Amino acid sequence: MQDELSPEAYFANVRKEIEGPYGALEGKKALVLGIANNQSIAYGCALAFRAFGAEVAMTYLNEKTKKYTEPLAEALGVRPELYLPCDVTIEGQLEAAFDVIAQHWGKLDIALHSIAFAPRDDLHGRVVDCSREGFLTAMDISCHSFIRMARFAEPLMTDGGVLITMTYYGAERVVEHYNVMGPVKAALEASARYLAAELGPKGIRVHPVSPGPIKTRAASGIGGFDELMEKAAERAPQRALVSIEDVGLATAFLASDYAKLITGDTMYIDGGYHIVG
Ligand code: 0WD
Repeated sequence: MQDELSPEAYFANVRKEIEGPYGALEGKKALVLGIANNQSIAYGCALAFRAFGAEVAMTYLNEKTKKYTEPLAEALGVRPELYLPCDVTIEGQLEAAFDVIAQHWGKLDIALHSIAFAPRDDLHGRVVDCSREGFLTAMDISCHSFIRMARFAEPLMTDGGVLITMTYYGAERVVEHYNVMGPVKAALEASARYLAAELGPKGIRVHPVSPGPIKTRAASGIGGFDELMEKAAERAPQRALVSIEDVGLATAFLASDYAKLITGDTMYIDGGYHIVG
C-alpha cells in the first residue's frame, strides 16, 4: 500500500478498481469452449462466471451434440446468436466463432479453453508406441487450438483480458495411464507461459488451471481413473476430491481483477495433491 494512502483512500481506491465480491466479473464478456454436458469442467466455470456477473457465449462440438448442450446454454443465459458450433479440427470454425463475438460484442474479456482429445489407441498405449497421426491429433486439439484461441482473442481483448486453459498434473509428473496426454499437457503449459510473456504487455493474462481428477466423460477415457481418484482422495493434504464447482470458483477468481497481477503460472486446484503426489 503506497505510504500516502490513508486506509479510507485505499478502500475507496480498491472498491473503484474491483467491483463488489459478487460483481467481480460484472460486465465482462466470456467465451467458453468445452461444455459437453453438465459434468464438464467448462460448465462449472461458466456457472461461476455467470454467478459473478459475466455474460457467457458458448460453443458446441457439432450438430449431434448441439441438442444436448442447448439446455445448458439456456440455463447460462447464452443468447442464441452466441451459441456457436466449434470443432477445432474443422478449418475456420474457431475463427468463425470469434467473428461472431466481434460482431455482437465487439470485445472479449475472458476466453476459456477446456477441451482435449487423443485417439483411443494412442491414449491407451505407451508413449513410446504413440503414432505420429495420434500425437499430431492430440496436440492439435488439446494444445494448438489454445494458441489459435489466443491469436483470435488478442484483437478483441481491447481492455486487456484473460485466457484460461485446463491442464493436468500428468504434465509435470508421470501419472500411470495418462500416457500421451502427459507430453501434450506439458506443451500446453509451456505454450501458456510463452503466450503470457507475449500478451502481458497488452494486459492479457494467461492461466493453465490444473484440477485434480474429476469423473467426466473425457476422464472416462483414461485407464484406471477410479483408482486415480481413490489415490487422490487418500493422499491429497485436504483429503478431498475436487468438483467442477470448485474449479469454477477458482477459475472465476483468476478471471477477475483480484488476480490482476498473476499470469503464466499453472494453478493447481487439487486439494494440494501435487505437493505430495
Ligand atoms: O479429471 C478430469 N476430468 C480433468 C480434466 C483433470 C484435469 C484436467 N482436465 C482437462 C481435460 O484434459 C480437458 O482439457 O479439462 C478439460 C475438460 O475436460 P473434461 O471437462 O474433463 O471433459 P469433457 O466434459 O469431456 O470435455 C472435454 C470436451 C469434449 O467433450 P467430450 O466428452 O465430447 O469428449 O472437449 C471437447 C468436447 O466437447 N472437444 C472438442 N471441442 C472442440 N473441438 C474437440 C474438438 N475437436 N474434441 C473434444
